[in-house]
Amino acid sequence: MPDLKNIENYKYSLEKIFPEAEDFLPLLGTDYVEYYVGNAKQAAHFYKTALGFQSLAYAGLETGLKDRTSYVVVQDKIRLVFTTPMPGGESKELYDHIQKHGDGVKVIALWVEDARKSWEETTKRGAKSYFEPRVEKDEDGEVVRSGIHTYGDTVHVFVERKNYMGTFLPKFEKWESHYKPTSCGLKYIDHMVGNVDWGQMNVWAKFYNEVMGFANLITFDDKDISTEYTALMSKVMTNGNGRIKFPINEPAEGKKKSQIEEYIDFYGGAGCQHIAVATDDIVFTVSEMKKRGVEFLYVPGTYYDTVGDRVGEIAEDMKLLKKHGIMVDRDDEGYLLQIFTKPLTDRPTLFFEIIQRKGAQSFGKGNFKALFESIEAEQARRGTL
Ligand code: TYF
Ligand code: FE
Repeated sequence: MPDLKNIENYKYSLEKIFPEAEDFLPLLGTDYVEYYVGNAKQAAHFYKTALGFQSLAYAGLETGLKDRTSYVVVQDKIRLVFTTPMPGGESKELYDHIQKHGDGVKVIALWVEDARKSWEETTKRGAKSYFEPRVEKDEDGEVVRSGIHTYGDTVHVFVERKNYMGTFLPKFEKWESHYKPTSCGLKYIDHMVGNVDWGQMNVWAKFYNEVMGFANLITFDDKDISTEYTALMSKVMTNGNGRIKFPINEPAEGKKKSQIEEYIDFYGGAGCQHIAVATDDIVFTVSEMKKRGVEFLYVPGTYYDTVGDRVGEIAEDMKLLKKHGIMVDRDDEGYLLQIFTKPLTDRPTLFFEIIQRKGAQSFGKGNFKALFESIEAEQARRGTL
């Protein structure tokens, strides 16, 4: 597997890192992300109110589902499903998941042409099955889904919907709501990051390489990512067309407790740490989300004393970026703007990143120090540093 240590010296090119061989797992994009939560109705309402999502679909007692309730929200290409257990049926898995992890991401669903082949190719290469290919039908057509396990209790579900015209999935009805907050400009999922336990980063990088045919795009070692206190290592894994990017983080030994270790302690093991969503107007997105009550990490004003020297000319007004705490980084293909929310859950686990790419295909390495220092300031407030 190619290991590309220095993004600075590396021209981003998927052709360079992928062998000629046919992609055995072609992925069309992220289909949906499903959270298991303690209260799906309220979680969906929060994502509508605070992040600009719209009601899309619902499944529950009224649609014949006895043991769980799901609300689906949408913003441009992003679909989020919030699922909560109802007494009885097969809901024990959900109760156990929530007891162990709190609210968190259970399913990262991937949109595929062929869900049967996706399951066969990955299980043949060593993936543990979550469920075998199954056909789900209603009057709008049919969907084929299958699933495999990944890190922790997280799973990937392959979704084939070429013969489906319905709102979301069979057994879901359209969720009609008179409450329609305006969009915050969130467009699509840029990447989703997994935190894994000590010594496990290479195990999961190998899994994405061998089982799913991904390549290692960038590696950050503990020297790249080390402030005075915290430390971590990260490998960014990408699929053949670059639409799916999964960085995998592992804690590293530092002077104090790694933010990744804090996550693992509170989540009860490996899991999804952040969802990075793309916008094409980050100042608009962040000001809308702030108005609606979303809290972002604080970057010290001194960050902006030197950022200009580091990134050079940019189209945005630096004063506005400073006002909102939006960070900037440059690589040899362009630049990117990014900002991170505080955790969106009670436990210090899941957060969102808002990212606007202006050519750059990297991950903001130049911001790691400032970012990790502000994460450490939050850890210190929680007494977990
Ligand atoms: O996805 C990334 O690599 C960046 C940086 O705990 C990052 O968003 C890496 C680790 C982390 C938080 C952000
Ligand atoms: Fe990120």
